[in-house]
Amino acid sequence: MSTSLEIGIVGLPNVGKSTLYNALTRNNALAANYPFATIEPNVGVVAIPDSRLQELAKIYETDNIIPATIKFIDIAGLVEGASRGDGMGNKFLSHIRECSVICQVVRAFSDDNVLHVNNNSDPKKDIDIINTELALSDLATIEKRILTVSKQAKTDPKVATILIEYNKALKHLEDNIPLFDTTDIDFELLKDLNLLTAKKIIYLFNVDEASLQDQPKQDKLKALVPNHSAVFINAQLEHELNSLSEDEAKELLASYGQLKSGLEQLITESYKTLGLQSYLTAGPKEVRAWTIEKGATAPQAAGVIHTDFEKGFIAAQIVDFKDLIESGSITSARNKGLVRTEGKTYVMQPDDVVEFRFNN
Ligand SMILES: Nc1nc2c(ncn2[C@@H]2O[C@H](COP(=O)(O)OP(=O)(O)OP(=O)(O)O)[C@@H](O)[C@H]2O)c(=O)[nH]1
Ligand SMILES: [Mg+2]
Repeated sequence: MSTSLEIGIVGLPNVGKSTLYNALTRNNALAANYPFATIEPNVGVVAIPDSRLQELAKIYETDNIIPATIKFIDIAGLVEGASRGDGMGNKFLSHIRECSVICQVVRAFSDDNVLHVNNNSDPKKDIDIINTELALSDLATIEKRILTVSKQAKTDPKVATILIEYNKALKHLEDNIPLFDTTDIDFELLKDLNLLTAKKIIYLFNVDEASLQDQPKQDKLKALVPNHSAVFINAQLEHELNSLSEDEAKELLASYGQLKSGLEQLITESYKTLGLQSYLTAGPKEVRAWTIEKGATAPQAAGVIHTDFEKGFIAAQIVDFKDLIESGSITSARNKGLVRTEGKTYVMQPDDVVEFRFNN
């Protein structure tokens, strides 16, 4: 079960994608006030903030904290007609085909000094342009595939079933409808095509600092993308946080009514949309967070560490994170009867601290 979390950042040119990328990854990629500042993709891996790890590290007296990670890929801006080669074209979209989530950055800040490629900022129109380009890119992929399998579908009923699904998707894409806005597609059958609009989408509205607390404005923007996740972030402010200490950053965010940083909000939304959760392992050598799918069983969770752990799974020793911290040590938690032994069918819970027993 693959659970690596990769997020591809898309949007019009000059909307703040690289500013956001730099803020999230604490990198220094070129972010500049002209369209197509980004040509080559920027790729950065970020630790997922998880304060539980620090608490566990104290109990186990280790400095070795290994958080779960998330990868961000920042690519060139898309313009209307990119599929026909306008702007930078759309070939760079191949860099985000493997991503699990697409984060579409939408300009919702006003700043006369920052040029908008279509002269005036119109979030609804901007979203439509990007979604159309994503759909056109998928259309080209699926047309190619239909050509290759059509003949085979005549003799192979399995392929024929898949072809029906392809044609359904084709129809939507021809109508300019991204697949994430449709409800009748069996995405499992399209999986190997890595279609961009078959992925989960999160809309990230890059709003003014003042709009971070403007609920009516946010409600209006959210209404543009019903049924999808939306986050409201000020990319420039997020970027400024990087030069501050943790406490100062918290204070600055709080002054704008924000309890969580943009990174934390984006991670929370990604976990939610993808149906992910994490679990923890802890010992004197290291404390570590692992990402799994919600509903994963104990052997499946073990498989994320190593496939042999899944195959040879015997049992899992599990203690709830809060119980462990309150007990002060695993020995004390065990003495209180708070450490359970769970078997193959156990469904992992969000705060599980686990030790697996397995045959090798
Ligand atoms: N006022 C304001 N300006 C911003 C904000 N985010 C980004 N900008 C400015 O917008 C300009 C473009 O930012 P980039 O991050 O390079 O935009 P991009 O989307 O990566 O652009 P391309 O790589 O050209 O597609 C820069 O001058 C940024 O400083 C914001 O939240 N508010
Ligand atoms: Mg850029």
